[in-house]
Formats: sequence, C-alpha cells, structure tokens
Amino acid sequence: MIKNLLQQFNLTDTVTHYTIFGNGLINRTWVVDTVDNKYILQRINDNVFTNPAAIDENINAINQFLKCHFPEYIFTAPVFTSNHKSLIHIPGEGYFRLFEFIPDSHTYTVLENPALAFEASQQFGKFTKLLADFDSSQLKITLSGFHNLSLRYTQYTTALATSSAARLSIAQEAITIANTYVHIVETYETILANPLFKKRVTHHDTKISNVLFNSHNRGICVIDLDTVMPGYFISDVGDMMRTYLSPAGEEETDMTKIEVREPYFDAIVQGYLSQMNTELTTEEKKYFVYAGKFMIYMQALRFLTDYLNNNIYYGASYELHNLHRAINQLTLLQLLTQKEDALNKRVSVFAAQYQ
Ligand code: GN1
Ligand code: MG
Repeated sequence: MIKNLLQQFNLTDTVTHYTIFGNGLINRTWVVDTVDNKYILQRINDNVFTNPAAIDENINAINQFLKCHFPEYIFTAPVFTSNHKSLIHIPGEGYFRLFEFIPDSHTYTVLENPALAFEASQQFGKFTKLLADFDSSQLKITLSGFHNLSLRYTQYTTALATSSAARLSIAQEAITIANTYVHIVETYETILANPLFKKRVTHHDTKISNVLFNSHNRGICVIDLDTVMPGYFISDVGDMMRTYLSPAGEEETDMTKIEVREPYFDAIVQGYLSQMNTELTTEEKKYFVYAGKFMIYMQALRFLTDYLNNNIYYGASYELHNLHRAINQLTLLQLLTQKEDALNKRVSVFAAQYQ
C-alpha cells in the first residue's frame, strides 16, 4: 500500500526503506528513505479529523503566505503528486500526505534542558507572529471546539450523567478534585467576552516533538499543522506549560515524580515574549500562568471524560489508563496552582525586560 501511494509521487523505484516514526496518539507517521532523499509520510486519522481536506487547504494557504512574505522561513509544506494534489485518498486505507524531511533536523520526544524549551517557545511565538497579517478567519476549522473549555466541560458533565456506576465509583476521587477547578472554566468565559483577547493563527499542539531543531539545537520551525486554527495565545503557551514543566509526562503513573520546574517556566515565557511581546496586549500578558491551568485542566477533563466513556477517543493500553492520565494532569494542575503567585511575579519582570 505504501509503495502504491509513493508511486503517485513518482517515488516507487527509488524507495530503499520505510519505518514507523514518532509517537502521536492520533495520526500514523512513517519515515521513508529513497536513494536521494528522505520523506515523512502521514496518514490522517479521519475518525478524529473528519474533514482532512480542510487541513490540506489550511497548510497550503499558510505556505503561500509565508513563501510570499517570509521566503527565508523554512516551512514543511506537503509535496504535490504528479496530479497536483497534496492529499491522497485511498478508499479503505485513509488520507495521506508526504513531506520532505528537512536536512540535518531532529526532534525531541523528551525535553532535555530549559534552552530547548526557550527555542521551542520562540518558534511557536515566531509562527504566530509571522502570520500576524494573515487573516486567521480564513482558516478552516479542522476540529470544531478543539480548545473550547466550556465544551470540554459540558462533555465531561454529560459523561458523568451517562457513565456506568462502576466507572463513576472508581473515578470518584478524581471527579471530586476535578470539580473543585470549575472556576478555570468561568475565567475562560470571561476571556471569550474580553475584546482585549485577540484571535490569532494558533498552532494548538505545542509539544516538544512538534519543533524541528538543527545540529546546534537552535529551533528551525514548527511542524504538525493539523490543528492550526484561529485561537488564543493561552492554547499554545498553556500546552507548553502542560508538557514542558514537569520532568514526568502525562503517561507517568508515579504521581510523586510530577513537578513544576521554574527554569522551564521562565524559558517558555521568555522564548514566547522574545517574539510576541509587542503583539500581546497588556491584558493578555496577565494570563501566562492561567494559560497553563487552562490547558492542564482541559486535558484532565478530556482524559477523565474518555475514561468515563469507555476509552473511545484516546487509546488505552489498560482499563484505567485514561483515569491515570487524568489523575496525572490533576496533580500537575495542583502543583502549578500552588506556585501561581510566585510565577506571575516572574512574568511581570520578563515582560518589562522585553519592552
Ligand atoms: C493528542 O496525537 P497527539 O499526541 O499529537 C490530542 C491532543 C492532546 C494529546 C495528549 C487531535 O495529540 O489534543 O493534548 O493527544 N490531539 C487531538 O497526549 O485530539
Ligand atoms: Mg498532533
């Protein structure tokens, strides 16, 4: 099947090797070696992304804008087939696209030091900043309600009302804790009504493996644009906090290993402000720590909801997997909340430095 697919890019004769690549929960990715080049092949999960054409249109629209206004920016645009298509549908197999592998680039699945966090945050800030004059309302919505915390909360309360007694009982403690953070949803609703919060081109999946680094560990660009949509900066900064602050990630089941590391917090804020300081409003800059709480709470609710709904969305390698992931995120949320005042003070100092 892969060979048949690559034929459409006139690559079959020269493919030497291909292998599964990366560790995303949603799409499936392969790295393909040919005699003279290297590619990334990806199948879009169309149970999740029900309109793959929307992803394809977004990435091509952004590519055109960047090529025209910032030609020196390295951007991973999809390769076109001999029929001028960048998205291929194979009935029964799914939707596929191919990217050129950027030479001498590498990614991290584990964040090794704050300097990498700074580089990553700078790249996500740069991406939004370069696209400041691109009309974000032009982008197609690839996942409706993706970072809508009110919707995620409603999905959670629906799951509470429909889940089995057995699951509700097993998850009781996590549910009790999750319910104490509902104020994070209320704050989100004030943001929606606040004209000082701007909608910009937002990546919505800022984990470290979505940044390419060069051999000197400087950031090159961001990748995985499937969830690029109009959004608020709290999505991108918040998901960096969710995934960079703790040395133990969302899969960790020993909750004592979860921590909020201040040097990583500083790196995220400084990296982002190095690009976005003049774009963000003074009001928005008050919400850096909130951004972390917003994304961590949303992910906790999504994992907990999935556990209550019999693990229908995220994969689960054992029955309690999504419950453990939810408890992990609630633990991180508690630790971040404890440091909130101290961290907010650091943001004000950094914002003043970048004036
Ligand atoms: C999913 O597939 P992956 O790992 O890039 C999810 C994110 C979650 C993440 C949690 C489309 O991302 O929102 O934060 O899992 N993406 C989608 O690991 O639901
Ligand atoms: Mg992703």
